Amino acid sequence: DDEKTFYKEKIKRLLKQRDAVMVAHYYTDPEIQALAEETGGCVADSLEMARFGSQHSASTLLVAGVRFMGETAKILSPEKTVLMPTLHAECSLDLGCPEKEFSDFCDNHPDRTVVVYANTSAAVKARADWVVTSSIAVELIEHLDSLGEKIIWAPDRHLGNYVRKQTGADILCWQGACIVHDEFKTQALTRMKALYPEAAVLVHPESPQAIVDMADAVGSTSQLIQAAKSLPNSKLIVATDRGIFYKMQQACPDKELFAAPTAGEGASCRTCAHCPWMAMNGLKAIAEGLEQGGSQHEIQVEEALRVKSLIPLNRMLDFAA
Ligand code: CIZ
Ligand code: SF4
Repeated sequence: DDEKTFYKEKIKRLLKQRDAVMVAHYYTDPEIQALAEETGGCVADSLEMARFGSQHSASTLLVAGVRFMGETAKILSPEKTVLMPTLHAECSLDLGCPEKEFSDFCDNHPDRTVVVYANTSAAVKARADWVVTSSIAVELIEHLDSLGEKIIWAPDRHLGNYVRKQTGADILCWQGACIVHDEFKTQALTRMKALYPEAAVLVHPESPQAIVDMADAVGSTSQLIQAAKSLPNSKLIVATDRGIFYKMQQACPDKELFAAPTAGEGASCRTCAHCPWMAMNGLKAIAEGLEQGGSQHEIQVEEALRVKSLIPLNRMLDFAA
């Protein structure tokens, strides 16, 4: 409608004026992903967002995602201005792993290598030996396990348990969870599978183990999009944020996609498989971020902290390269 068109045109104009490019996560709303594509930006998982942003020639990055993604962009590209639609787009994994408590936890287990998920603050990353995303978690832990290392894993307990099961590594897990993936329910999923017996079940490993156990394919967002393409099934039940449907449907236009159920029959869910913080990245907020910048929108990471958190981040990027 008119208002949307107005903001889209405004965003396009501001991107040019500011020499800015949009980097959007798969979990943002479809119109945001479409706009990022249309304007020469990228739609990706957090690893690819970080890479794209640091390699792009634009002097300003507009990060449509959650705060840790903006921070990661700034850590990798200190010379760039990093803007976000709102600095209040949090993540329950980041919030559930405060730096002081986490640092004490690590101090109590000095014999363990510290591996933290990308979904953490710069301060938590700075305390870590490695940063990791779900797309390379199993590979990296396999590598560290083969070197005989014992691991601290933070913050997602489901992903930590999944990686432990896959690799057999000695993993001590921080007990965080993603409020979106934690909502998927096995009983309701069982009923949905019975309704669509020909469907394959795709699951992100931030989901509870009982859900992962029901999966035909388990993986990060980009891996699930790949699986959607390569599996022979014409129907897919997807247990991750429903924002992913935009790119997944592009990848396999002829397949029918169903959101995995997030609550028992009759009960209402808190998030309905959509991250409330990702949902803050609306057109109006993006236009505001680009227009106003400043302390309401610009990501700042203090230099000493940036340099420290860059070390485990670069290790990840080198390992994944
Ligand atoms: O759940 C998230 O926030 C994910 C999957 C982030 C990422 O790595 O892209
Ligand atoms: Fe964090 Fe979950 Fe939202 Fe991803 S979907 S940003 S893990 S709360």
